[in-house]
Amino acid sequence: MDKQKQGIVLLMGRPNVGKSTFVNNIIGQKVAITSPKPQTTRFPIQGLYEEERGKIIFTDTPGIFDRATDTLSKKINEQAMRAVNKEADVVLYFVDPTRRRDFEEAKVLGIARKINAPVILVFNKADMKTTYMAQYMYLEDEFEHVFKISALERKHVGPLLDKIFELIPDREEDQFIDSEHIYPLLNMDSKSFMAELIREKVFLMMGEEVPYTATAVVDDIKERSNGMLYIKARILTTHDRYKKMIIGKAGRKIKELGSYARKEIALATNKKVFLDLTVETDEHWQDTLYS
Ligand SMILES: Nc1nc2c(ncn2[C@@H]2O[C@H](COP(=O)(O)OP(=O)(O)OP(=O)(O)O)[C@@H](O)[C@H]2O)c(=O)[nH]1
Ligand SMILES: [Mg+2]
Repeated sequence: MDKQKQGIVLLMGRPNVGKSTFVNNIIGQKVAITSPKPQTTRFPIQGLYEEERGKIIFTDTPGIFDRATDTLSKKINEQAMRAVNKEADVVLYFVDPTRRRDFEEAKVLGIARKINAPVILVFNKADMKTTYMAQYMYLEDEFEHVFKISALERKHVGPLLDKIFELIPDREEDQFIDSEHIYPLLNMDSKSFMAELIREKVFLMMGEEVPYTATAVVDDIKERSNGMLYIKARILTTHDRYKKMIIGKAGRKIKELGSYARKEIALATNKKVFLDLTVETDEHWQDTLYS
């Protein structure tokens, strides 16, 4: 069998540096949800990138943060650490120079230093004013490979991809693609992916704290004879007062949220979608999910 460049590339960094945005834009399709709020990604996501040079599995991870006090934050940090400790051929260490450096960065750097695989330092958000760049310059001395990109605008991403292909090994063809998945997502089924799309809308549409009290679950997907997808889903939140906020006055918020999610699911599946979306209080969802 022919050999081909194939590798696992893991992204790590603080929350909100643009890891998920990068993975989506490189793959050319949404595999990971994104939002302006930190801690959007809650578990590792593997997306497949394929081209004539070979195949790369990009593993997006939850942002690593300094202090994890509540159950959910602890789990998110654990998920990140678990992913980072798995074998990767190349690691992309993402830094956001539009934000001040702090202890969190020191923590991430400490982890990056212990990685045996080649680590590429990626300064993201180059399309913005990178006010705090000077605070991160010292990192350039530590890492052999340094790139400045804009994940959002897909700027300077080509040279980074060339470097990744240079660093990953030749392997027997198709050693990666063996699981049941929804292409190009390698570790999620349709129910989980749709739940993620719904959760993203909670992150985008609800105020500061609400997204951190909430998650989404898809219970059922049925294809009707007319080709329409019937999806039954729930948003879970830890307290009645958040439930009220998500539902909104006269149910307006949940209607708006559901409509936004429905449109995106329709786009992703290329089918007409009916989304039956309700909100429930479940104090314990943080203990039972993302384990
Ligand atoms: N201007 C600009 N914004 C970006 C860029 N990359 C990401 N963003 C924005 O930064 C925010 C965070 O992006 P995400 O991709 O969700 O960040 P993340 O690192 O995955 O965050 P967590 O999942 O919380 O760890 C979003 O609002 C993105 O649109 C970039 O290159 N330029
Ligand atoms: Mg993310």
